[in-house]
Amino acid sequence: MGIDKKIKAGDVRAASRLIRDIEDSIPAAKVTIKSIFSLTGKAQVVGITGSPGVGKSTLVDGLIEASRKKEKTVGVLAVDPTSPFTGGATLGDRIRMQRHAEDPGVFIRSLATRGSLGGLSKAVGDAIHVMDAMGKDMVLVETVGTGQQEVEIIHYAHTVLVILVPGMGDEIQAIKAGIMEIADIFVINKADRDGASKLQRELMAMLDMSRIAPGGWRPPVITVGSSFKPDDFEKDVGRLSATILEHYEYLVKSNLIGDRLRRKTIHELNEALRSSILEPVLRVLVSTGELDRMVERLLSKESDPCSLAEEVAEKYLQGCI
Ligand SMILES: Nc1nc2c(ncn2[C@@H]2O[C@H](COP(=O)(O)OP(=O)(O)OP(=O)(O)O)[C@@H](O)[C@H]2O)c(=O)[nH]1
Ligand SMILES: [Mg+2]
Repeated sequence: MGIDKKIKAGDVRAASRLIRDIEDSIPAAKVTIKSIFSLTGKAQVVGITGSPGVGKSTLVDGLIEASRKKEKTVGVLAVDPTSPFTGGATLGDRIRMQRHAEDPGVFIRSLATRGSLGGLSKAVGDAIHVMDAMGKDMVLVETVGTGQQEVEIIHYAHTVLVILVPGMGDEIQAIKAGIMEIADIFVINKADRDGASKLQRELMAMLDMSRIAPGGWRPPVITVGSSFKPDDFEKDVGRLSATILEHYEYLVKSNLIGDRLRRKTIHELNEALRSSILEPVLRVLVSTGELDRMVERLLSKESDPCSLAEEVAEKYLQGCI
């Protein structure tokens, strides 16, 4: 059986291997990725983002449970934006959903970047495609909200959850710095802590100020109590799970799902163009030392970035400019 057929049949070993090859930028993975593209587009993709330690994995674990109760199959991608300088620590010890590892309806993988030129973004998109092609009803993507990464998730997810906890102080700052725009649902986690209602009030005030088109989606604020009180936690996560579904239904009913799909498709095409056109050129520039020479020319003000880019385009992309 070809690997694409295996993926379609939900073969865990084939899918795991493919995701590892995607992570390592193995050229053969590209062939499989191409062949499974037509199988994608069915899963609901949910991004879960927030600062380190806010309880994302614990929530994902709860959401898996809620989905399995509804007989839905789930893929989970935990994205670890490991800096190439710290050397790719594994997420294993931080993944809190291993109790689902034996369930054939659940497929959990982590994805780390090793600083490849292709970047994490394309790998995330491809790994989501793998889980989608496997036939998972829902794909949950956990990303740590540090800098660029959480904004990236919006390109891939139908629904983005931004997780906040009371008492971090910097949360509202983070919201102001751009997270606000990407959230479809806010979650105040560990809501039994001091400051939860203050955080909720601040969030609500901010939502009141933001422009929401008539009939548009106002991001709900869901509070989730401590995971150490399992009964309450389960009930809260059940509410969250229902809200995620509601958001998807809203996207379908309002036809916004088409806009999201278009945005995602454009982003994917951009990433593919980058990897097929820019990267090969960059590789040559690096290996021939041309890039270094260009940097020197810029430092000595002998040239400027625009002119150098035009020189490169003329040399390597003949006929295009
Ligand atoms: N007090 C309290 N602790 C919690 C709760 N939920 C999670 N934790 C703890 O917070 C820590 C981090 O939880 P995770 O779910 O791993 O958080 P995360 O956001 O996935 O963390 P990273 O992936 O490292 O960014 C763990 O020690 C959890 O046991 C909660 O509701 N209350
Ligand atoms: Mg985690």
